[in-house]
Amino acid sequence: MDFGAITKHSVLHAKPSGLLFQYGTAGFRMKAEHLDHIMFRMGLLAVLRSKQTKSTIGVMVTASHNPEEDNGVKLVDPLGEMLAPSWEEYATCLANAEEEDMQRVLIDISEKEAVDLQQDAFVVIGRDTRPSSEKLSQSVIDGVTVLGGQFHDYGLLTTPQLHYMVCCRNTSGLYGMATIEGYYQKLSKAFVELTKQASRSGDEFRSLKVDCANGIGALKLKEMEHYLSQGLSVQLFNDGTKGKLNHLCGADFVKSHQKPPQGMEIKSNERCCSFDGDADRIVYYYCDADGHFHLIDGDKIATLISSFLKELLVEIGENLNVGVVQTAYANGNSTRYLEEVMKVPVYCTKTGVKHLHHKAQEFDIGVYFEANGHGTALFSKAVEDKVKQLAGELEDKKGKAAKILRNIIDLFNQAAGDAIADMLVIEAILALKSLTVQQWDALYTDLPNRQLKVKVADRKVISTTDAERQAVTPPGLQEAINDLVKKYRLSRAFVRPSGTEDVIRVYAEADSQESADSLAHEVSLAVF
Ligand code: 16G
Ligand code: ZN
Repeated sequence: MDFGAITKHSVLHAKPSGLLFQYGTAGFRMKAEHLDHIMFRMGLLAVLRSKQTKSTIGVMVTASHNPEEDNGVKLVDPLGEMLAPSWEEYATCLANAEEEDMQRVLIDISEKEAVDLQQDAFVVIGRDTRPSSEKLSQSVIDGVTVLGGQFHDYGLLTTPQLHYMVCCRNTSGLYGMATIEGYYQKLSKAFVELTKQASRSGDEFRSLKVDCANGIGALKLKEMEHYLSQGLSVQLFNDGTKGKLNHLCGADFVKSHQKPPQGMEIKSNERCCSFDGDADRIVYYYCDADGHFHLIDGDKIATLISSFLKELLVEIGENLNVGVVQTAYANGNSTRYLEEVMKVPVYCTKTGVKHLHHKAQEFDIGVYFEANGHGTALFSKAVEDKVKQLAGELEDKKGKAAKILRNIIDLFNQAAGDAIADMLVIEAILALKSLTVQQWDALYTDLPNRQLKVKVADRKVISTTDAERQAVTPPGLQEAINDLVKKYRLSRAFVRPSGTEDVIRVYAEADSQESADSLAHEVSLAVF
């Protein structure tokens, strides 16, 4: 390592004093003006990780659904997954190191991880549409080059597109071509083949209104539109030409306020969806004839997808192990429906995509979604190979089902939850099953629920177990929650410290909205 060069560049990316940084559930995320030194240092770290894994590593500059003034950065590991936890700690350490300690920290990491410093390094970079993103990604590049790493800057990408690129580059093109055209071609080919099989017709089936949160999703969907031919006609709203990123729109706004985004006109029963700011989350919704808003969240998306996959397997005559992975936020009725009606095993993990992703890898087919709309489906290598073989061999109904499954596998982005890919999967399933958005919504009825956040002096006083469903500390809190829950019907509640904000989150559900509201309120009082 050329420490002289590192120091020379590092002073150009000085660390603001008095701030503590942590690589959290979604990487580093904060006001953009505090992030320059972190970007530079993540460039350095990406080079070390690339040398150690002998693979291409990704760096994504985005703050997802946060306000436009914020920004953030995440590293992407070789197969397109989130950075390994031990490296998250190195990231935190490096971000907080004083100038004079940088050298020691870099050497420490290299020694602990037996990084061969002579090894070549390659880093790919993507960024969202925030005004601060371009300059910050230049700081990443500065960090990469000063350590002698090579790089490719993809420029504007959705987060899942960058995950896809990393995965393609490390699997010798087997997953797809590591270009934006490669991404569009892979997805659109699968989508067009699927929708060719669909019997339903008519404009109302083909048209979909998409709220793009004034973010990168709009740009990328516009680029992709002509690849989709007649299969789908999307009408984009909040496409970034007027409004502010994530302001009163996008998947996070729609899910947390349970109302339509601004800037979108919705006629009754029209099928609509919202992406978040970096297009890795999606929720659907519609307004009924009485003007009532109906949200179709990640839980219902997981239900639609897993029931469709199960039906295909029955048609094909294959008995594979399908599992659904959720978090504590999953609506109780979704879990009940999956387990009792669909007879699918359901597992619960801690919040944060990496936990769900990891669990979903245990199954032949693992479908994972957070209620907030972040998720995808994973297929084991053996399943992929088997389905390809069956699609070539089987005929008639079985053959048709195997071909559909093969295309559905291609349509999912298995590297990361992807709003564009998930949207196409959902649209294909609805078309193939001739389902309206109302019929989909009617699979089960969500239990009324409420989420609150509570500001406390130190959120770390709360620790949890059982996938965040039980509080361990402070003593007595879980007992208090249990007593409150007993007062209501069909009720459930939990508290957990947020991984992205300095708050405690409270979730409650019960048989009526009044009960859910009051349970959430009572639990939030018990937190103090
Ligand atoms: C991050 C996570 C998201 C999770 C959220 C919870 C990723 C890519 N994103 O945004 O999955 O739902 O954090 O935030 O893992 P919280 O800890 O503040 O509730
Ligand atoms: Zn996001």
